[in-house]
Parts: sequence; structure tokens; C-alpha cells
Amino acid sequence: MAEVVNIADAGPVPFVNQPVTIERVGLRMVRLPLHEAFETSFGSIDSRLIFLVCIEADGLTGWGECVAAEEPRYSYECIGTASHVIKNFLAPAVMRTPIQGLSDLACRMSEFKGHNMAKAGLELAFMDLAARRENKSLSKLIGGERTRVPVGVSLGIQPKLSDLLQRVEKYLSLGYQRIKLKIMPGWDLDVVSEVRRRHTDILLSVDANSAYSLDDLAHLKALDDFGLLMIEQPLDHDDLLDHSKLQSSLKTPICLDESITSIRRARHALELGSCRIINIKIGRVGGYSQALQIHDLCYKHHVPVWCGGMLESGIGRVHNLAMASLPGFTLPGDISASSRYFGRDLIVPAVEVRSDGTVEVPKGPGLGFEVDVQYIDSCTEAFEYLDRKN
Ligand code: OSB
Ligand code: MG
Repeated sequence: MAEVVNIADAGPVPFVNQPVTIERVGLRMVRLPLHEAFETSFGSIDSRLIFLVCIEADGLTGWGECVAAEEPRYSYECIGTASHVIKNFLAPAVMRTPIQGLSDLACRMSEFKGHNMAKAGLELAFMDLAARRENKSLSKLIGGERTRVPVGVSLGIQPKLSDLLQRVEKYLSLGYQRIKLKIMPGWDLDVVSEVRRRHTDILLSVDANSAYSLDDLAHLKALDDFGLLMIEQPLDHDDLLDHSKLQSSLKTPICLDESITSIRRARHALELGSCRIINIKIGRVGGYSQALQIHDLCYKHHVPVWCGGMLESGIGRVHNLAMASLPGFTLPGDISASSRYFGRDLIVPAVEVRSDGTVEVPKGPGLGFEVDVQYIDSCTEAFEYLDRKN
């Protein structure tokens, strides 16, 4: 990218007409079993501990989800660090005085370094609350334009190739518009080759979750033969330079996930030529404030983006839907139906994928779905409320 990007044009994003005095922050851990184990290059899980964050103000409750996992494998954050940081630093900082808007919320939290997923948990809850107060959908509040978003599915590493092939068939028949295969050394070229042989013209991508290094250049170059939409995060989680070297020797676009943790990192990646596509995860980048700026930057420079997923419950999933309704989200997102992962979701109705491979963006206020508090209560393993000090 030749042009120098000025992120200052993003401008402030208030999103509230009246300051919000946050009275209480609630933290809950809810365990949801997965239909089947989900395996990536960094490990396998068979249930998801969902960390819900809610914010109470003006008699309303806003719901967010902190996407940190139980173990720090995808990133350094985990549920333990995120709840510690919210409890001891972020929640007190955001409850101290009324919040003027999203930028103000983000600014209060930015005095503490890192811990993006913890920050995002609060930003999500705040934005649901802000949208409910304005009686608008989240999508409308952030400037979303799409009424339906195209979606794909992310398929974990399987015990056998036949198990994977069967799942590819299943999700294609359900309408999903793109198949993403998790890969790692030993589960890559042969697998991709066979899926491509059987499905010559589907949108197909792979996600390595950092399983390779530049020493694997020749091996990664072989992926160029399969007409992939993208290769997601082949190299280290915090790398931009080696990705830039790799991208210049590949035909297939690299998409960065783990490496893009802020608007600044997104700008650096584009300037360095480290990728041609960006996966935006609201949680990974610290919330809406950064995610919206990354979207705007990419949109301005015609870099396609799509919405990633972190095996969220319906609450995080619907925030993703709102995000994916922005005009720059031109590629199918990892936003599956609730039933792809869970027997019963925390929202009513569950998220569904239409037979044309799209999900409808809700129009009701806030999340636009009912939060099933009774069901949440019944699967809560721990909860805690933090009150504002007068
Ligand atoms: O790398 O995109 C990823 C799940 C957990 C952690 C990281 C990733 C994923 C997925 C699943 O690929 C996406 C989803 O369907 O939620
Ligand atoms: Mg990924």
C-alpha cells in the first residue's frame, strides 16, 4: 500500500445523546457444552466457558461477552486474567464518573495496557445499553447497512479425513457460503487437496492459527495450487514482518487474525504488505472503538474484511452480526447458527442461517434478541456484581 494512512480521520464516535452513569457491572461464567470437540493447531476443547459482562444504568441492562478462553493459547488473555483486570482496573475506571460515549469509555480503559478481550467485554455491554437507550438496533447505531450478512463455517481438525469430508458436505448443504479448514503440519496439503477435488468451485479458505514459520515457505507455497480465498494467520501471532515476506511470495491472499490487535497494527500490516485481507474480531482488538476504525481504514483502502468468531454464545454472536452489517464486510464471516456449536443458546430465538447462507441482522433495540436470563442463571458457574462507589 503506497499511500500513508491517517487514522485521525476516524474522528470521535459518541453514540450516546446523554451521558451514561454506570451503576453496576456484572460478571458471569456460564458453561455451555459443545456438540462436538473443536480442534485447532493449538488444542481441542469440548465445552465453552462463556464469560458474560453486563452493565446496568438508567434501569437498563446491556449485555456483552468477553471472548477470552480458559487457557491462553489463542492469545495471552484467558478468563482468569480478563476477570481480574475488569474487576480491579477497568470496571472501577468506567464507573467513576458518567461516560460521554464510546470514545470516552475506550479512553478510560486505554490507561491500562493490553487486555483487549477484557476491554471489549465492557465495550460490548456498553454499546448494547447505548443502543437500547436510543431505541435503535446495534447495527443501526454503528452505521450498519446490510440487512443480511453472508456467512461461512470454520471446521476444526478431525480424527479422520472422512469425518471432515462429511462435515464439509453437511455445511454446504445447509447453505454456508464459505468453508474454512483449520490446518497444521500433518493436516494440510492432502486434506485441502481432497476437499478441493470434491468441491471445485466453492469458496475455500484455511486457518493455521500460527502453526508455521518462514522455514515452511516451500510447503506453504504449495497451497497456491488450490485456488484458496485466503490463508489465515500462517505465522506467529504477533508477527507482521515475516508475513510480509511470505505474502510477497504467495499468490493466495494472506488474511491476518491474531496479528491484528489494534488500528495501529492494522495500518502497519497494510503498509508492510503483510496481508491482503483482515479478519476483524471485536474481542481481539479491544472492542467496537478499534474494530470500527479498522473497518473504516480497510474500507477506504479497498481491503476486504470479514467478521471472525471465537465460539461465542448468542450474545457475542449477535454483536458480531451487527459489526458484519457494515459495508466493508464483503466476505462471509465466521458467524454460524447457534446450533452449529450449542444445543441451546443464551438468547431467544437462536441465531439461524438461511438456506442462502446468510443470517438476518436483527432490527429490534440493542442486540435485538431476548437474553434468556433464566437459562443463563441455570448454567451460571460463578457470578459477581461490582457496584459504583458514590
Ligand atoms: O482462529 O478464527 C480462529 C475459534 C476459536 C479461536 C480462534 C478461532 C476460532 C474459529 C471459530 O475459527 C470461529 C467460530 O465459528 O466462532
Ligand atoms: Mg483465525
